[in-house]
Amino acid sequence: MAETKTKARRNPKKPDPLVQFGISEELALNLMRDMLVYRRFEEKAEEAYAIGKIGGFCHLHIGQEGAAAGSIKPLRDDDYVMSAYREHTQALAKGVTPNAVMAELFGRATGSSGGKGGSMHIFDAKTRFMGGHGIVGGQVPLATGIGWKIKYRGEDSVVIVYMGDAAVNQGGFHEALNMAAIWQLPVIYVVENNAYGMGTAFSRVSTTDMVDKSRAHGIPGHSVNGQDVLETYAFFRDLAAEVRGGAGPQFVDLRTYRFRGHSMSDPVSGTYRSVEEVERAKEQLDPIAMLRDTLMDAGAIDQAALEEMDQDARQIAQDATDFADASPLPGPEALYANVWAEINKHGRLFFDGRGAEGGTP
Ligand SMILES: Cc1ncc(C[n+]2csc(CCOP(=O)(O)OP(=O)(O)O)c2C)c(N)n1
Ligand SMILES: [Mg+2]
Repeated sequence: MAETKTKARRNPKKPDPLVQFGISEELALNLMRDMLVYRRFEEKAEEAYAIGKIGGFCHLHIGQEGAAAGSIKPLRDDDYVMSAYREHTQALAKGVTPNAVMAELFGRATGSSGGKGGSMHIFDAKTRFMGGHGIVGGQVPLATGIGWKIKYRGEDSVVIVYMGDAAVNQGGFHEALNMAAIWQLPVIYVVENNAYGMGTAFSRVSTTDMVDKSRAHGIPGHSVNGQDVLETYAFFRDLAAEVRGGAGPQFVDLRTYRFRGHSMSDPVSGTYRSVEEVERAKEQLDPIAMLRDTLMDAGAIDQAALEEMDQDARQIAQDATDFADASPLPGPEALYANVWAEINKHGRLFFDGRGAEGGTP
């Protein structure tokens, strides 16, 4: 770090966000590297989807990378992350390898869910990335259960559960928050608030502000600019420490914006938002460009170093695609793997745990 002090700041009069948020240059450069990998990875997924290598649904996170990097990178390995279906980059941020995520998107046996989950169901118990959930809001009660387990066993991990803005009008969201509050569970409920649930603006489906949604349950609500990865990192670093120390559940309105359509099968802007709105966001709210400007202002990176970093990110995305493409599809036996069911003597599947001898033909 001594070396950085001798570098000239591009604009010495501007406040330095690295100082403001207590983030080292090295950490900020790592966040840049991470976000570039997420962006290039998703662009590769986009390409692969377009040529039919990826089937089913595919929801890209492009534009929202700051929210993932900033909130997950401060966590410990033994902390849990659970998410909805726009989760590829969150899985990468938690440590699932790009190869395993891409192979899952391709439906290959080497994927994080053995190729049976696909884009919406990335799962990796080793890194404590607990999915990948397609039912809007469905993950919120599940993550609350993990919070209960942590408390019951006297552990000191925390859980972050992400949801979209549409999830807060689901009944399960409120039931889960109520229980988390009663039991003071170590869960951070994070709304990745990109202002739209498919084609519906949040303002059309709520008369209260997002940040107030947890108030009735006595859970503190916070609002954070998810496009600013440094602000997000500093906020979650401090919040995770507080929750680990017993502060109880928290609710975060993590404001962000998606640069692509709802899913790969939807138009980028559609009829619910204008082309100008999307273009303005891409120009003014790109988390990667925002961090680039900060790093350049601080004299921490120059164009050549940035391009080299980007080249490395492109290579990681390309390698993941090549790996996925060369991987085998799951065999027919995979149909019976990881299924909680038994086949009885009549060859019928039973899901009630009665055992192979039980049941009727
Ligand atoms: C219970 C349920 N209802 C409806 C759907 C269909 N659906 C899929 S995504 C979506 C919108 C969700 O928007 P949001 O929560 O804001 O997340 P975002 O896509 O913006 O990340 C809906 C309604 C679903 N998957 N689950
Ligand atoms: Mg949304």
